[in-house]
Amino acid sequence: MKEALLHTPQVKALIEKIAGFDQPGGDHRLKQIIARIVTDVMRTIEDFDVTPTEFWAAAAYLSKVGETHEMGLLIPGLGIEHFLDLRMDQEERAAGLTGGTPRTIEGPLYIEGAPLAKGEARLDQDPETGEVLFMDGVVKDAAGHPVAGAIVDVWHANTAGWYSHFDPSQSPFNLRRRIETDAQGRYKFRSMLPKGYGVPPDGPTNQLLAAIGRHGQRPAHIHFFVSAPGYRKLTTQINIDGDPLLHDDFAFATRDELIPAITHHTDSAEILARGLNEPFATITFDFTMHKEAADLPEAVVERAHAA
Ligand code: MBD
Ligand code: FE
Repeated sequence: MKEALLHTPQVKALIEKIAGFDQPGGDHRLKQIIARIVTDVMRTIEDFDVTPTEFWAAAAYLSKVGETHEMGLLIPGLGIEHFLDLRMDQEERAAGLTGGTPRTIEGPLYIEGAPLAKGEARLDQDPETGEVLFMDGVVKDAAGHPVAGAIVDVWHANTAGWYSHFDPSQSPFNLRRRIETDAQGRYKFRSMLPKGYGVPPDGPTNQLLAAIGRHGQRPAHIHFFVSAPGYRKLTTQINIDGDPLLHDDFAFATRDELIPAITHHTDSAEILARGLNEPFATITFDFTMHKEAADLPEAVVERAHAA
């Protein structure tokens, strides 16, 4: 067993300098964080006897994650985005906030500025073959009262598992809408049932996941931001029940409260009444929001988005 270099006075002094502790300027908390990260990297190198060749492969890997814009995939894949959710949940519990629709990760595929509709919308613009979905529900407060004028910002993948904007074959804002709830707090939309998403098979996220024996697939899901003046912004998703990967999500976003019942309608009279000629699905899901109040942890996560 080699001597633990990390604990020598020489390396301790080195880390102090690396993190800028011997300099008067700069941010103290950032210095502490940098010292921790550098120490943890060094500890990993030491504990696992990481060779310089291996280390440079890791550095090239991270450059590749940046070049391919996959940071937003690697972070949920490593469970860090879910961990940030668990931390926000914990802070809210400590502040006495319980109940309500659980949050779950935003993911990397939101686009700002989707068309705004009042009460109801049709999300699918591009022709697709698959199962039509009608989804509806009420945005409520914690007492169960409807929240009129809330914005339900919804986005999801198409029937092949791809998201508009990131998939150039789709028209802009396909399967993305903002829906303002009506006077009874209701929203509803028509769309197509999405398929689960898979990370690019040849990208660096999948490269790492495969190397540790994992996959990069998500079960079918629909994303939501729900916001209203005076209420805490909710970032969440629902899962499409019955997906075989429901509890095997590479991004760890599934929560039991976010798996609403789905009804598949095959009755020909019902199909006809909807103006369709194929079976369709319905989901009803209510969102329960918390009122904003002083002393509550920040609910809004600032994050760069494509516009
Ligand atoms: C997605 O659709 C998603 O929601 C997440 C978290 C990661 C990759 C693709
Ligand atoms: Fe998604």
